[in-house]
Amino acid sequence: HQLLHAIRSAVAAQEFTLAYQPKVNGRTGELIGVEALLRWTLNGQPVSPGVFVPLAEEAGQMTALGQWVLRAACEQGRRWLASGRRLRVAVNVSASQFRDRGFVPGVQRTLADTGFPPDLLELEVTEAVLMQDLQQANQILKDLQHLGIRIALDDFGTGYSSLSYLHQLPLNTLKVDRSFVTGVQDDGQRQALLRSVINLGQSMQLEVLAEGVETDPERLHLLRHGCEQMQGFLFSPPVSPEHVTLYL
Ligand code: G
Ligand code: G
Ligand code: NA
Ligand code: MN
Repeated sequence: HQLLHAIRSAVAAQEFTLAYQPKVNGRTGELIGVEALLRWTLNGQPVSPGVFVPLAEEAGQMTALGQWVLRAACEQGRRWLASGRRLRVAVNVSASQFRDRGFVPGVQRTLADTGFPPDLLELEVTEAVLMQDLQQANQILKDLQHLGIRIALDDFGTGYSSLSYLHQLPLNTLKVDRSFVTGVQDDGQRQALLRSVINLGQSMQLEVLAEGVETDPERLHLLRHGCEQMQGFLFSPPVSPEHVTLYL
């Protein structure tokens, strides 16, 4: 495959960049943190991570790429900190990266090398990744939390979480998938689901953040149901680090 070959050389040449999407308090507009998202341009055309991340996994390149993302995000977080901006930075972790034996030590080394405070780093993991092997996932999450890092469960509600296991996992944040949010103010069934998910997170003493907030009616509905943390195009798309500073 030409695309696989292009990914391999792009990883080697570090041709990727990171965009950062703000996470905000939907009541006050205050910036809570940012999520780092990979960007890649091939022959002048942006290629979506939805396309190249699975390919990079297939090509055995996602561990190396994930390491680069983590380091670049921590370096950026450190730069913000140096200019007096104490921003939480979230990084997505892929399945193969999460299971890699070198993952936890690599995170520890990256924090030490960059001087980024562990409590400002949040790792986003999907249910699907955790459910592949709950016992192992539980241990890895414990090791990460031992480093002082925060853990967010990404795309929550789209996977097959066993609720009886979920509450045993050391998590800090539940990111409610955007499918529960889109048009929620006009859809009774979606409202019931969204309420259940928010209540579930709060009953587990987790922070709850709603993804994919695009409209003001969605924002107001979330606020009425006790969910203040939000992310979505209503506030900001993923932007360059310079634009994050402008948001501040
Ligand atoms: O940025 P965009 O909405 O196009 O992202 C599409 C998908 O790619 C999302 O599921 C997102 O989590 C994933 N993604 C983006 N950046 C990264 C990354 O650095 N690592 C991993 N594992 N996934 C990423
Ligand atoms: O799976 P994950 O949550 O990491 O996906 C992040 C992706 O979601 C990013 O690529 C980003 O571009 C996209 N995204 C962020 N906010 C919105 C939004 O409000 N609406 C839609 N449709 N996509 C969004
Ligand atoms: Na994410
Ligand atoms: Mn998500």
